[in-house]
Amino acid sequence: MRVSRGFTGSRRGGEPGRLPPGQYDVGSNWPVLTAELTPRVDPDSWTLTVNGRVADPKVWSWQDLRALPPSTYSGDIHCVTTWSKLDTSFTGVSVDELLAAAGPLPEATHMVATSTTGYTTNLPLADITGGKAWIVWEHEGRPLTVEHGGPVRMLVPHLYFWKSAKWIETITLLDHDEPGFWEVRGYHDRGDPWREQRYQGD
Ligand SMILES: Nc1nc2c(c(=O)[nH]1)N[C@H]1C(S)=C(S)[C@@H](COP(=O)(O)O)O[C@H]1N2
Ligand SMILES: [Mo]
Repeated sequence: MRVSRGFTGSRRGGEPGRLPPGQYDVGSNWPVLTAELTPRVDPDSWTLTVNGRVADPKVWSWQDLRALPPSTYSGDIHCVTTWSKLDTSFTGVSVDELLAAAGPLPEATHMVATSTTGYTTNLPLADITGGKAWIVWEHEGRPLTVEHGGPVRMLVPHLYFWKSAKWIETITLLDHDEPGFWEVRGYHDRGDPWREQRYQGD
């Protein structure tokens, strides 16, 4: 059943089942969460590397990346600090596209994303393949601002947003799991918001 739009209350937040447990709708706001100092990243010297357990390690320049087939995600994002942003959109390139070029080796099971700042986060390959993860440079049709990870960040919207590394620089494929910045500080290894996997043991 559709709930009619009234003068009060949030239509989107009011949709039953739309928000994962324990989350609230920030509406048009977009909070900034940065653990380190916000870096300055020059797109002309920035590169994206896919290395580790791949047949053919690859490096893309900003221009190279923009020449790949673009892909847009339209949907929601969920931060472990309990805010969710609904019906937002990001444009970039699917991680599938990058992995197809680098050729994951059979033993590759996980990855670590590393930012220019040294921030890291780990993901199983199953969570970044099959149209579930992107490298993005646009939010709602505008260039990603530096505080939100511009020029280029990772986007893994089906998991808590700490998995979406800002200022991403390297994707390293591994034959084992290797906890990242927040994961070694007690946050859940996978971080599925629908299962409320906030902390280790959840
Ligand atoms: N490099 C880097 N990436 C990061 C973070 C960070 O502190 N540094 N914070 C993570 C967390 S906890 C969240 S919720 C989102 C926040 O992205 P935003 O600031 O664009 O909302 O980025 C994630 N990626
Ligand atoms: Mo977060």
